[in-house]
Formats: sequence, C-alpha cells, structure tokens
Amino acid sequence: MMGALLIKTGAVTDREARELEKIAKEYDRESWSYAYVFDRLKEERQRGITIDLAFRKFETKSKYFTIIDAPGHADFVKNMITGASQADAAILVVSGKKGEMEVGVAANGQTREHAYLAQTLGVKQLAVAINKADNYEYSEERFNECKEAVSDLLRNIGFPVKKIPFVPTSGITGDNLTVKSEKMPWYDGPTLIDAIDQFEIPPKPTNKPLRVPIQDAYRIKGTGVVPVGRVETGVLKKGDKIIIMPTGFQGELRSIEMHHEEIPQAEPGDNIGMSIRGLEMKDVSRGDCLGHLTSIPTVVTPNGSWTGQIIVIWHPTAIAQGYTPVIHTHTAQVAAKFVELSKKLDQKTGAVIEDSPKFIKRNESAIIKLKPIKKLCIEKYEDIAEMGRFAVRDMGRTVAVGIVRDLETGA
Ligand SMILES: Nc1nc2c(ncn2[C@@H]2O[C@H](COP(=O)(O)OP(=O)(O)OP(=O)(O)O)[C@@H](O)[C@H]2O)c(=O)[nH]1
Ligand SMILES: [Mg+2]
Repeated sequence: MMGALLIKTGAVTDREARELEKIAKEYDRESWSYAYVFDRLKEERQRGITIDLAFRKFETKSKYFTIIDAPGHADFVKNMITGASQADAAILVVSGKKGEMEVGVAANGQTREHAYLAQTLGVKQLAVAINKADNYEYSEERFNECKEAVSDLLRNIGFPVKKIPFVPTSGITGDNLTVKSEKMPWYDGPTLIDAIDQFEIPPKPTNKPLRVPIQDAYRIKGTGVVPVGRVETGVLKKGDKIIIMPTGFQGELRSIEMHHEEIPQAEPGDNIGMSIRGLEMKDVSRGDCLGHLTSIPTVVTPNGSWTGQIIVIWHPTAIAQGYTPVIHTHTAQVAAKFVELSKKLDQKTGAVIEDSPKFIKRNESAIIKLKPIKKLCIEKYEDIAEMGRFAVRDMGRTVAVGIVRDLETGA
C-alpha cells in the first residue's frame, strides 16, 4: 500500500517501479512488487515479508515526511518497536479481507499489539487504512464493520478515536491512495495521502537536553563509522562536543546528514546520520544514546534499578518477583529483572489497591522495580518523556507497557 502510494506520488520513479516489478517476477512474487519498495533484503523478498525497518522520504501538499516501514509479522515485533519509537504519527494498516481483520483485533492479534505499542511508545496521531478494498468488493458495509471493530480497540487503549481518519484503500488497485476512488462513492473522507497531510507537526522539544537514541551504525568508506538515529529532544549542531552512552565515547561532531544531504543542525523529529571524528564500531550500537557533554544521557547500571508504572496486557499466568523478560525502550533492548512488585493500582483511578502484591495479572496496573542485566540508557518520564517509556516482552509477545517513574543509576 505504501509502496504503491510512493509510486503514485512520484517519490519512487517509474523506472525504479519497473525494475521492482522485474525483480518480483524473478522471485515468483508478482503481487509483492510494491512491497519491494521497502523490502530490500534478500530474505524479505524471498519470504514476502518485512523483517527490518526501511526509511524513505516523501512529500505531501504541505509537509515532508520520513516513512518508516515496519514489519507486521509477530516474529519481528522487536523491529516494529524500534520503528514506532522513532515515529510522530502512524498509519495502522488493517486488512479488510474477511477473517483477516478479525484475526488482527483478536486477543492475541497483531493489530491489537501494534496499537498498544504505538500508544506506549508515544505515537499520538493515527490514521487507519482499511486496506484490500478490492478484496472486500469496495463494500461500505464491510468497511463499517472493520471501522467499528478497530475503533473499539483504539478507544480502549486511549486513542482519541473521533479524530482518527479511517480510509478504505487498496494498495493493489490504488483506490483512495492519492485520488478519490470512483468505486467507493459512499466514502466522503480524505484519501490516504490527504489523511497523512493532515497529521500535525508535534511541538519540538528543542529546549530539553539532547537525546539521540542510536538506531544503527554503518561503516562508510572515506567517512568512517556513521551512527544513525532520530533526534528525540534538544538540538544537535555541527562541531558539538558529544558523548555516546553507555560506552562513554567522547568526540566532536564533524557533520550531520539527513536524506543524503548535509545539514548544519538537527532538531527533534529529524532522522540523521552523524560523522564523528575517531568513532569506531565498538563505541556505538543500536540502543545507545548520544547526548551533549553538558547533559550526559542517564544510564541505569545492573547495580541500580528503575521504578516503573506498568499495565499488563497479556500473560498466560501471572507475573511474580524474579520475572526476567526483555525490556524495549527507545531503540534499546535489554533483559531486566522484576526485583520488587511494590503496589497494585486501580487502573482507572490510580489508587493503590494492594501493597507488595504476590502476583500481577493481565489487565492489572502496578508499580514495580526493575534491574537491568546490563547498562541501559533511560530517563524519568517526567524529565524526558520521549526516553521514559518501555515495553515488556517475553515469549515473542508484548506482556506489559509502562513509564519510568523514578530511577537509581547505581553508578
Ligand atoms: N487484494 C489485495 N492484496 C493486497 C493489497 N495490499 C497488499 N496485498 C497483498 O498482501 C500481501 C502482503 O503485502 P505486503 O505489502 O507485504 O504487506 P505488509 O503489511 O507490508 O506485510 P509485512 O510487512 O510482512 O507485515 C501481498 O501479497 C500483497 O500483494 C490490496 O490492497 N489488495
Ligand atoms: Mg511490509
């Protein structure tokens, strides 16, 4: 759907589109040629699924966007989390095909998991595409059925459903992507590109300390090691003295690049590559955080801990003290131990309903203490909200989501 949209807007050239058609044919996956705009890894093309994130720039009438294409498959949710952690807004793509929407919104469905994670990771604006309209015969009735089911889900999670556009689309035929579909005269809302155009640019927290969670690092010939990531807070300028935590590497910023162009400074929301004098691969990796020497990113060590307020969204039995799942926060993933279950809270009022509970179960809210097994960059939610949210994952599923109430670095 997004691949088709980019071809229609010209962000992907006709030549590139034809080339992708050819490659898709070679892989015997003709119906995937649009998906290949983002799916560039050999394994992705062979298996017909997205595995890792892909970034691409495109423009609407009034703004320019970086689209982060993220995987939907349950096995690769960890990459989806990294992508969502860098997003200001999201398009939730729901297949309107009979049975597929139902699987997505079910208790352990992907649509449900993605919606929860988007909310926790601070994605405040949503648009929903009820896709595969060609498959549900452009039917208003089926569209409404999907819209209702997804609205219920989003409302429960806390999204302002009234403000969310629901667009019936077809990636394959291109209906309602950039031009209003003649096959759905009953629909009077925006096309997908207009729905995207209507996303509001969020306020830029430029006066908070600089935090750039690292999404990846590449070795580039002639330039050296280039970390990439999205500026969450603060402003980064060419020539700045920087530090990368938890490795502690210090250096000077030689240049900043965004979408292959050099820029003098980067602000919150910018996805950038950074050239830093003397940086080596051992000094930086996914999950680290870059900041200024004047306000070093906070690191919780295995001697320290943080206090989290969480909601359990799924667990087959119950969580007890000693539980050690994987914590995902910004671009980092670290195992951490539940060293204390401090309080159980009433989900609606936040009032304490039990001190030191033995267990916490699905749909319960709690205050807990977590100890990471290795150093982790994280911040108090009230100081830097962008760096103070986390997801708890185990057995390939998201178990809980939460925010950092307090922390002790243990340093
Ligand atoms: N009929 C129909 N099929 C579609 C449409 N959009 C996508 N598909 C098909 O659905 C399959 C998956 O498409 P992808 O674009 O890979 O979907 P995705 O959401 O990116 O999947 P992952 O990233 O792997 O989670 C392909 O066979 C597509 O041709 C549509 O609008 N109509
Ligand atoms: Mg995909």
